[in-house]
Amino acid sequence: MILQSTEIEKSNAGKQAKHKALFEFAKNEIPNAEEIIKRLIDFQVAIPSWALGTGGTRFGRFPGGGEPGSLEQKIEDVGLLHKLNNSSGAISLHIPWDIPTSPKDIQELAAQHGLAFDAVNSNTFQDQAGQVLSYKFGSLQNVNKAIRKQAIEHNIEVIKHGVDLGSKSLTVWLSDGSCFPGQLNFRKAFENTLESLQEIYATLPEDWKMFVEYKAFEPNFYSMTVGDWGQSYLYTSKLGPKAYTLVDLGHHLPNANIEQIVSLLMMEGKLGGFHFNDSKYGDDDLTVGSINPYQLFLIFNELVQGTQPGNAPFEAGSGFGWMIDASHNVKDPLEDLLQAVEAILISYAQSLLVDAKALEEARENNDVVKAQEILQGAYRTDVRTLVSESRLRTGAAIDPLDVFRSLKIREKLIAERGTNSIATGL
Ligand code: PSV
Ligand code: MN
Repeated sequence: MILQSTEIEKSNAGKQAKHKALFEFAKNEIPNAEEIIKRLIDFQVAIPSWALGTGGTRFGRFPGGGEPGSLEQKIEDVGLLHKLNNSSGAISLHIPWDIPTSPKDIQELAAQHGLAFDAVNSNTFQDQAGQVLSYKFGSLQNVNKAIRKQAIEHNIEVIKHGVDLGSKSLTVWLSDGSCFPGQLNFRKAFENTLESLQEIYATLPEDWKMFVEYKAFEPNFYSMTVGDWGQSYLYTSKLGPKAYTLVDLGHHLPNANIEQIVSLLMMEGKLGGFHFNDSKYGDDDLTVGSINPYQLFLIFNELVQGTQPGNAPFEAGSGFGWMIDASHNVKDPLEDLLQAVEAILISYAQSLLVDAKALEEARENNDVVKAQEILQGAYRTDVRTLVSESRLRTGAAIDPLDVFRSLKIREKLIAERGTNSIATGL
């Protein structure tokens, strides 16, 4: 389904008067409003191809209908999101869930929707139909060299698909680990994994990055071979300058201080990017900002401060990979993604309100109360109008979710694709 600009313009016209009044007010309150709008317009976050259908859990899946049944339809769905918010200008593919049959056609289709290809993701956490050797006991860590080799070759294959599409990075997330004490020799598992990653790294094109994503647990419940940022950092620092640590917000043990992790990885020039989501307990699938928006703001605050001139070595880096990574059972996936992008933009805008100089002064004076006031003052500022204004200026919707609902986009997708079309993914 193709969404016409005129339909967005019509919706914006009806909302213009109220928006204008709110924006005038916000402009008076926020001295750097124009600068923030400029930064918001430039900000793009990639949509994962596997979040366009209903996720589900191991207990069940409750699809809502109209899911994209092919890679082409997935691109159309991301195109729809991008048309609505002008901030979702990239798609991240998971191989082999989304193998392009004709990379040229797929690239052309994506370009028609204004989309680029973000990181490509390998999958050695599932066995595929016809696969010779099983990943039941791990992939890159496996005690069996032939299994490691199969997993290495898969990753190299994924890089090739990425090259064909114009991607510039590979994300490696491993479910490798163990479920019971005694099952695994931790050191051997690490060494095997490092050796396997080195073989993959050696095939990376010159201008590519490798992101090593960590996760505290699941599907392994006793040990994970890339279980936290320390382990990921060990791998990426041993691998070399093209390897970076990827932070998936839901992959920490409860109450971990993610903003501190972000700050230190930036200090070392090893922060590669993000998978945005949120969690209450031990999950990684809730919508970013739905549970802990203050944490999201604090993370953005570290990102903004860490990329200020003078905070080398990060400024030498060529930008982060920003991506959403969530999927669940109970919301319309496209509505959920609109909410996710909105939450990210709001936190980003709020972090741009922080008076870095005043904050540093408060810190130097051990003025804890002042420091908290500065941060919470920014966090409690309503910046939603700035986010809407940034969309309005680029022809996107003042209120994307409202357009999605009032134009009955899901109903139209169901009419086009049927109630039983199921997207590939978990
Ligand atoms: C694993 O939980 C993860 O966060 C990895 O990024 C995977 O690629 C993705 O989710 C989909 O399973
Ligand atoms: Mn992830």
